[in-house]
Amino acid sequence: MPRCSGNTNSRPYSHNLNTDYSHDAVARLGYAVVENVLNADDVAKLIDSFDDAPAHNAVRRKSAIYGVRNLLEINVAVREIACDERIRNLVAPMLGAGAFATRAILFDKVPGANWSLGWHQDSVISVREPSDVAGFRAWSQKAGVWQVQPPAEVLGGMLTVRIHLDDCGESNGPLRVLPGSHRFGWLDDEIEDWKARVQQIVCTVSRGGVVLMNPILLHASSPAEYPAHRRVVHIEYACAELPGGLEWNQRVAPSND
Ligand SMILES: O=C(O)CCC(=O)C(=O)O
Repeated sequence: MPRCSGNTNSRPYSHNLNTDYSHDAVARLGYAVVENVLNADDVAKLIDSFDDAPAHNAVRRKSAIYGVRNLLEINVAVREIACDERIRNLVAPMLGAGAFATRAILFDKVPGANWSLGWHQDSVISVREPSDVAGFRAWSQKAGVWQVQPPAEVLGGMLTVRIHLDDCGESNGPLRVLPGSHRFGWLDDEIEDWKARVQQIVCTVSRGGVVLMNPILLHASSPAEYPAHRRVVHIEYACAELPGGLEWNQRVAPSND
């Protein structure tokens, strides 16, 4: 489960987006917005790949699909885009050329599934098999895949790439982030202080654009005011081995795909 706090923030929003995806900028701020990464054909191909989403337990439906887990396992187009040079060129400054994709999820907001999430850090990774390794806790299985909360340094050493398949303006539930909050490990009681002190950034981004995010950056997501589609392919990349014989559930990269 994400580590969550309430949805309010006493500081006003800012649209002063960081667009610098260099190592220094993303290491300092924990995110970057990069427009025009994929073209219309790439986006259409990804959207088509979801139209025939299988009746699989990785698909969560309300009135329409709003979340599909385990995309690296079930969706060839997502596997391909995870290896695409344009995406890997965004990952390389942070994680190096040896980075691999470990998990991918589709998020959508539509009428009837217009969800929100309070301030939280992403807190789990997917691994092949459970094992009693110090610092790894809260084991669970989701859609047949083992999930575990690792030490904060493991997720803090990863990078999430969020590929936008629809224009995401202020009114359709954009991601909001608290820059710099990823540098302090797991945050619980401190979340209120971060909300009070730091101006939240609204990550508006156009179709084909990408948000890079450190998984333990504090982030939140509001319901869309006018829900239409807000499809985001969320891909998590890592570059390090896990301790104690634990193995990443997936490691998708051009050389081993
Ligand atoms: O897609 C969003 O707006 C938020 C998703 C999220 O918070 C998460 O991946 O933990």
